[in-house]
Amino acid sequence: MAPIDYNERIPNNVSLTEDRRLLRALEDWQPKFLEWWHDMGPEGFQSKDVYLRTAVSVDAKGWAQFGYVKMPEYRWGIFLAEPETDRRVNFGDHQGQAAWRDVPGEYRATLRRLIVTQGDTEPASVEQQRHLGRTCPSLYDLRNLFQVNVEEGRHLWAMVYLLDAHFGRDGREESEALLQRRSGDHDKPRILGAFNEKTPDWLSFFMFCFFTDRDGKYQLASLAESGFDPLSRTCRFMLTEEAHHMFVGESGVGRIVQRACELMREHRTDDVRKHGGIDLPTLQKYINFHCSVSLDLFGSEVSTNAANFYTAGLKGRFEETKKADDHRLKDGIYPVIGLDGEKIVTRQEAALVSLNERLRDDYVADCQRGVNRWNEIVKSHGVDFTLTLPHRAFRRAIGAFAEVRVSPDGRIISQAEWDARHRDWLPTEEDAAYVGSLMKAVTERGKMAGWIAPPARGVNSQAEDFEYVRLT
Ligand code: BYC
Repeated sequence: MAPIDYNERIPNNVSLTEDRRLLRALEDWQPKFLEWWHDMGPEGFQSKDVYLRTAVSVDAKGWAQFGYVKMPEYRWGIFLAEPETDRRVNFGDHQGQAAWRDVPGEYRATLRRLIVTQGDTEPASVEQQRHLGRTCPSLYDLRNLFQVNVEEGRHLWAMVYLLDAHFGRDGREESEALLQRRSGDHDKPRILGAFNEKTPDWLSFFMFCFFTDRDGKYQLASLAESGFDPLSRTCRFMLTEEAHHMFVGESGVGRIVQRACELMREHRTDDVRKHGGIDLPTLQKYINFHCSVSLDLFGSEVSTNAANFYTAGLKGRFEETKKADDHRLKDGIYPVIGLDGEKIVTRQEAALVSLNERLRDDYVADCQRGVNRWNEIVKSHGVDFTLTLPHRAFRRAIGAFAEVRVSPDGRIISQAEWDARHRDWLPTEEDAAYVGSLMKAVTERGKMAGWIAPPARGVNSQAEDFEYVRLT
C-alpha cells in the first residue's frame, strides 16, 4: 500500500498520479472546495496558526504529527485504510463473493445516494459551527473546534473521492452539489434534518459532537462493513477521526457538568446561573433536544430502504462480522417499538426491515454510557441529580412517533399537555439567551471561561498555558 504522499498537490495513499482523469477531476474540485472553505468555513482565524494534527499514515501511529498550520493550508487529502487481503462481501444476498472494487451496476443509484447523504453532513457541520470561534471558552477549545472542522472537511474529500472515482459525470455533479447546498438554507438545505439546525453556542456544539457525531460513528461503522470495498476502507479511516470529535463532545459537556457542580458546592445553591454556571436542569434540556434530533438521523424504525441496503451488501450492521448469525436475516425477527393507538408497544418485526432500529439501539446504549460518565462527575461532587436520555419517542420528526406528542419519560400526551410542558423539557428562548450571554471569548493562554472546567490534560500532553492558536 502506498504511503501518504505529501509532495502531491492532493496528499493521498491511493496512487492518484496513476489515474490522470481522476486526478484532473479532483484538481478541478480542489479550488472550489477552498472557495467554499473560505466562504463557509470558520469565520475569522483563517490566517492564524493553529496547533493541528495531520494524518501522516493510516495506521495507529499515523496520528503522531502535531504542528502549527493555517487552516486553509491544512493538507486535505485522500486516505483509505489498508486493504484486507481476500476481503469478502460479508452479508446479504452476495455474501461470500469477493468484495467489489467497482460499483456493481445494479446498485449504482443506491450507493451514490448513500455516499451523497454521508458526504452532505460533513460540510454541513462546518457551516453550522462557523461562528463559534468568536466566542471560544479557551484557546484549547478553539483549537479543538478547528481540528473538528478541518477533519469534517477531509471527510467531505473522502466522499468526493468515491463519487469522482466511481460515478463518472454523475459523481462529479454530486461533488459540485455538495458545495452548493447550505445548512439551514430555505431553498437548498442540507439533506438530513439535524444538519439544518443551528449551533449557536458552545453548549450546543459540545452536545452536537456528543450526539450527532456519534450518529456519524454508527453510520460510518455500518458503511465500513460495505461490500463495496473503497467505501469500507474510506469509512474505516474516517472512524479514527470521528473518535476525536466524540471526545470533544463528551469531555466538553463533562467539563460543564463539573463546573456546575463545583459552583453548587461552593455557593451551596442549585441556582448556579447566579454564579455564571450552566445549571444541570438546563443541561438536561439541551440533552433532550440534541438526542431527539440525532435519533431521527437513523431513519424510520421499520424501513425497506434499510432492508434493501443490507440485502444488496451495501450497508451492514454495527460490527457485522462479529455477529454470530447467518448475515442474511431473511427469517430473523427483532423487537421494535411503535404505536398501538395511544400506547407505545414493542413488536417483533422482520429483522431485515428493523435494521435502522437495531442501529439506533446500539447508538442509544453508547450514548447512555457517556451520560453515565457525566453522572459519575455529578455523584463525585455529592450532588443529587441524574442526567438522563429522553425516551426515544420524544420529539421525533421521522418514523413511527412523528405524529404524536411524547414526554421525555415516554408517555403519549395531548397537544395541550405538550403546550403546557415543553418549556420544561426543551431549551427556551430564555435558556438560549442565558447560555448566549455566557459566550464571551477567552483567549489568554491557560485561561478558561467561568462556565466550564479546564480539561484534564492538554492536547498532545501540552502544558496548561500552551498557545494552541497564535492570535497575534
Ligand atoms: N432527515 O426508510 P427511511 C455524520 C428520509 S452523521 C431527513 O426512514 P433510511 C456526521 C430518507 O432519506 C451520519 N430525511 O430511512 C455527524 C428517505 O427518503 P426517500 C450521516 C430523512 O433511508 C456529525 C425517507 O426519509 N450518514 O457523519 O433507511 C458531523 C424514508 O427513509 C431522515 C448517514 O446518514 C432525516 N433525519 O435511512 C459530521 C449514512 N431520515 O428515500 C458528520 C447514509 C430519513 O423516501 N444514510 N430520511 O426520498 C443512510 O444510511 C440513510 O439515508 C439514513 C436514512 C440512515 C439517513
